[in-house]
Amino acid sequence: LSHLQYPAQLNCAQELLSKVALHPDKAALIGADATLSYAQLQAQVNQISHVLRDQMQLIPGNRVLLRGANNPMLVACILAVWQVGCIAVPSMPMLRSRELGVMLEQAQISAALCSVDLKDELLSAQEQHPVLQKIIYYGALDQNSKDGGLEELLAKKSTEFTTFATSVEDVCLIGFTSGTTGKPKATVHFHRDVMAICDCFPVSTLRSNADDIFIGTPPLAFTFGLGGLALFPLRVGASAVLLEKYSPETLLQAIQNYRASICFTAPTFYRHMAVLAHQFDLSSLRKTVSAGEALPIATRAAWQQATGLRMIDGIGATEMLHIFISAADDEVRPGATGKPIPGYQACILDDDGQPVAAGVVGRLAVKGPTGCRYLADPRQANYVCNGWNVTGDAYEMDDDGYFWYRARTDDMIISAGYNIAAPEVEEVLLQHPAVAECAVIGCADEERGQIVKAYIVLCPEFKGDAKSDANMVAGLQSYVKEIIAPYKYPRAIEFKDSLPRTETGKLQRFKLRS
Ligand code: 3UK
Repeated sequence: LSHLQYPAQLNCAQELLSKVALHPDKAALIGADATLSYAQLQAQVNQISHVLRDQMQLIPGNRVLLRGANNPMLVACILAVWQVGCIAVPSMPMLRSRELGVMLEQAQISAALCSVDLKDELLSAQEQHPVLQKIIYYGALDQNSKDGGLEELLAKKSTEFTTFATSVEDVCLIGFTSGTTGKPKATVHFHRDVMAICDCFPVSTLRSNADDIFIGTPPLAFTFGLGGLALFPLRVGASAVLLEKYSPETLLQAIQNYRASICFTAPTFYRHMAVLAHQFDLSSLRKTVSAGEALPIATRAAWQQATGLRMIDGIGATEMLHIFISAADDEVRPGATGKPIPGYQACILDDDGQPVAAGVVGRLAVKGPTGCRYLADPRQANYVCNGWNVTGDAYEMDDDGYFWYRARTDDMIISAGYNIAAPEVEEVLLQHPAVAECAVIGCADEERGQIVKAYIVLCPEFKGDAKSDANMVAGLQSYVKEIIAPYKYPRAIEFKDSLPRTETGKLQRFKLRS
């Protein structure tokens, strides 16, 4: 696609700030404490760039850790890191020093820009890992601190800065995978990859423009959030609302207050928001995007009933940087993720890497302007085979070229010789009025190899005692048997108050397995 051809010399920060000239006074980033206009954002990014060069003595190629909740300062810091030719390594706010230490070593991070409220864990990581040499903190610093807060330093800097002329294939971002299985992987991305994600999904599927107001929950340290809440809005000169803390209720409130038009969050969030939606004026919403894990049909239906909006489901991955299969509006087929977005190709492969026919479940493989490059990691060979990125998902393609999610490859349950996709059973359980959330796993069983086990969070009005629970188990089991093949029903059911999830909203089935 010709719009995905970029000049050999390009710095993505400069490209993303190029809308300043069009509307300097328009709000670019709206945070709880501060709103930055496009001109203010440009000035702040330039000032931070001077700090990176003068105080931190960084040179192009250095890796810089970024730590903070979603807010305008974090975005400005990321853009500044790019502008000086360094590599941004965003980190999830909740990470502990141990996990930070792994990142510091793996990505050889020498500097950090860190929100002061996340200082402690980073300091103890630094004690163990002296590879991290310089830290500058931002956010409400106490006046007597001798750390020299970022705000104080940048106030003395010029608001002009000459962007470092990076090549379009220079590395600008190392994204750590949120991972549902534990071991983090570091994915490497170029300046052109950042441009490509801004010029694919938002153009083909979101059709976003300067009048849009973006909002949502994914952390900026998760490429779903970085794209949806910072890069995509800046690319088209729109505004982004960045929320540091949120719940389904406060997100709805914020959509109403800011008259947001595009929302990014995970399926479970939409499920909770659907219940409360009638209390808010959501008439400004135009597009709602769900990603991170499979979107259950029941959740799509509940959201559509509550808001009249057809959800945009999209599968993305940290390795691919953002969404590569999706559908919007009339193209939506409930239950299917969609079709490869223009620029990407997808196919289904068998275990030997050969393409399978339509209607056969296999491994999802994709190719496009972005792709997986793990940093010094032998697992690269598992993800990229013959130029195809194999995402670890079991999918099926239909005759019309729609892709249907079945399971994570490792969430296929084999019980008495039957292949059962855990999400299919979850999907059915979620249609039952008593079920708020659920997770299905395979449990070792002498007779059947594995049995299907469901962990269920009941809706408050259905929570009961041991006797009513036993009735509920029987009721749920026969409910599943009526809707899908009876051999798929959960032979074991356990009620829980909550389910283990990653900070990005993904169910951690592996935690339930152990
Ligand atoms: C799963 C989905 C079914 C799938 C991500 C949008 O989730 C993102 O990246 P991660 O690296 O995880 C990738 C894996 O998550 N998944 C994501 N979306 C869907 N499964 N339907 C979906 N719609 O297993 C995939 O392999 O955390 C999502 C944009 C950027 C991202 N990084």
